[in-house]
Amino acid sequence: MTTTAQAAPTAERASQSPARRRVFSGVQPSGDPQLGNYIGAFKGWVDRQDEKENFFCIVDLHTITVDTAPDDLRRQSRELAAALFACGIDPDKCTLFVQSHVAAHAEACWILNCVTPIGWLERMTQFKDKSAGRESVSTGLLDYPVLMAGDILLYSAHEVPVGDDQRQHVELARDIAARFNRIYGETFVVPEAVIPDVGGRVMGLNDPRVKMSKSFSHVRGHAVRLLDEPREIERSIMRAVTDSGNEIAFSDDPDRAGVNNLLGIYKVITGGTNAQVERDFADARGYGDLKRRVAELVIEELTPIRRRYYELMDDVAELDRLLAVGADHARSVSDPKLTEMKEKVGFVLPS
Ligand code: AQP
Repeated sequence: MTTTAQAAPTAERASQSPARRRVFSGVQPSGDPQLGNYIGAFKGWVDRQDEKENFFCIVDLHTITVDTAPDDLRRQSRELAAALFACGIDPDKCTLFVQSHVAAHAEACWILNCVTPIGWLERMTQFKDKSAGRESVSTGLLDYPVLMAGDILLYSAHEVPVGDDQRQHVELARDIAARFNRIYGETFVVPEAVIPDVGGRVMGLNDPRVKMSKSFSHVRGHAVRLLDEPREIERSIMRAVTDSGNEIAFSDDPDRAGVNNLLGIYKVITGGTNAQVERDFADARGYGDLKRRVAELVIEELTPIRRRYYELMDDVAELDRLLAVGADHARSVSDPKLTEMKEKVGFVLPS
């Protein structure tokens, strides 16, 4: 298994070809990873890991912006690392690390806070959604996108592969980079969001008007979780909300969002075109057939991931070692960038 291979030493990996485009992306250890995370993010990370220089981060500093029990956070961080390696993230090709292991992220956030107008943050839809109906909201939740900007800019990432829900945050990271460059001189690469054409927004199976989310994965029928047993996956997909029609075709019609969602999942996993996908269902007898075939495909895709996950969780010491190697390499890239930021803003650097 690739994950048990020795990761290349830090210095050797740091000297890899500078011509390769840098990629940075993150995921919160905020619950059970779900099919939307896999389709919108992890699958693309794995599929393209040979082409780019990749930094993937388990963003635990982001997770504490909303109430999170300490024991849950600790457990979920390791589980997420195991899930990512199980999906195929190869530690010889990618740097996978935990955000709180690299102090530069919190420091960069503070400096970037001081060039970010507060109005930019108040406009963020994720902030509005996550703060809606709460009596008290942490400053961290408002500041979430600045921390994310720091994550990306510290690694001079050209590309940020994310699901559609993170598009606005990457736009903000671009604005912050451009503003810092304007005030203090050229410092940051201005990154671009890379969002899949299909699968960038996998919708809830119980309500195709809302995004599938880890936070709702405990709600029955909302999500397929990456580690669900086949019977559970089948049950969730067979119960997916569709419409009263019977045509199995891609559509922009909001009333047909449920069918569109299932076809999108099928399309990303098979890698087919819209026409190929629709042809595959030409002989289907109604939505029952569609759901059954999508469920079979998802089960086939996730079963080896679930098996690898449990093997990895059997050796937590090895998992922690891989994360320590990842953090060492991450520091070797982010620390010099942080020093450059400090110099630019006028801090006296320690001798
Ligand atoms: N439903 C989705 N469809 C496509 N992509 C998705 N992503 C999340 N949900 C979907 C993408 O997964 C990556 C990691 O997400 P995250 O953990 O950083 O936070 P998130 O976007 O807020 O994901 P969740 O599952 O909805 O988490 P909670 O419930 O904790 O907020 C990102 O690239 C994201 O776009």
